[in-house]
Amino acid sequence: DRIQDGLVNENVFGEQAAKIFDQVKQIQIIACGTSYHAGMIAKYWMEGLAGIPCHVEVASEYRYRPVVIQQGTLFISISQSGETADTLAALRDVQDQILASLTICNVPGSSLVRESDLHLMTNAGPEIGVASTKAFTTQLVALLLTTLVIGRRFSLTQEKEREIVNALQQLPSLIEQSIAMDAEIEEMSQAFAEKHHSLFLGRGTLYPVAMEGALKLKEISYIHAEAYPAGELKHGPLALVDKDMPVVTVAPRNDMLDKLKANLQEVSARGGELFVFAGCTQNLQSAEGVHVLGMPEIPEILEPIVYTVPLQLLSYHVAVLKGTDVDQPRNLAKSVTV
Ligand code: F1P
Repeated sequence: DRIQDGLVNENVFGEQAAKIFDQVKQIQIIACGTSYHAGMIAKYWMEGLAGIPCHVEVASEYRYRPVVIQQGTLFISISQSGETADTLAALRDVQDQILASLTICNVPGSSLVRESDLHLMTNAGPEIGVASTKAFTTQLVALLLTTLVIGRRFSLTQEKEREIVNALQQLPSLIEQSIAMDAEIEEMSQAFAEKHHSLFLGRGTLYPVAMEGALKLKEISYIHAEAYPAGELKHGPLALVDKDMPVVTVAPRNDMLDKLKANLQEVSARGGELFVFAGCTQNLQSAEGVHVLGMPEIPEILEPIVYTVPLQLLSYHVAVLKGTDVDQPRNLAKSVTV
């Protein structure tokens, strides 16, 4: 049921794209590393905001397993470089079975862009460092716009759409406010520089943000960092928490903080240090072993984008303290082409 022979090669806002989107029944997202975390967040948006069935998987697994592709599948690949070998191979493997392909990418003319029917460029400018940072936040904006465009054909209401567009207009100033937390985060980084392990917790769209925070710390400061959905702490990883294992939590809203309080007691009881990025700080004060970092009030839809910034700053400052090369970390290539 491919739309037409050959590639459409059009931006998501074009006429051909509209015809394709009219036929979408579900979405399959494929990506690696940081881009995969963006895909995980997009799944929450596609299903939660617009009722579009959406699957997401790392390309490095997807390409090596037998997959069932249902009729009407829009295949979305996300990649900063557009050259990641696993992502490209995954797309090539399914080309003949999908409705159409869309790539969200930062590099015009890259292989993934050339080989996809549709594209949405992130326009993040050149990523000077090897580890993806601004590519990630711009991928999220691109995925949110994609959710809006396709979501109109599903259950996304006009009211919700307006709310999202209004929220997006606040994004530049919210990002600036989170960057302004730099000095506070630099101080926080001292608690990590001498440590060998750390834990990141989050719920909902903030779980992939926790994963991204952990990945950045691993990539540029070489500290073992694991991310868990907040509710999973009691299902095993709590056994690891002690004074040598700082725990970072992203919990923007009150309902999250209420659930977090149990975690907090568990961590404190084990002598662990907890750092909480929270939006409703009146309900949670810093205390012995608990450091609350107050975030600006943020529309819920933007939480994963804005909360990513302080976690990126954290890994940056830890790396600087440790003296590692922030821009050229060891064992990491800008595009993994093998
Ligand atoms: C995927 C990725 C990046 C990571 C590093 C290696 O790249 O895993 O997330 O930071 O650059 O590759 P891409 O497909 O998004 O270019």
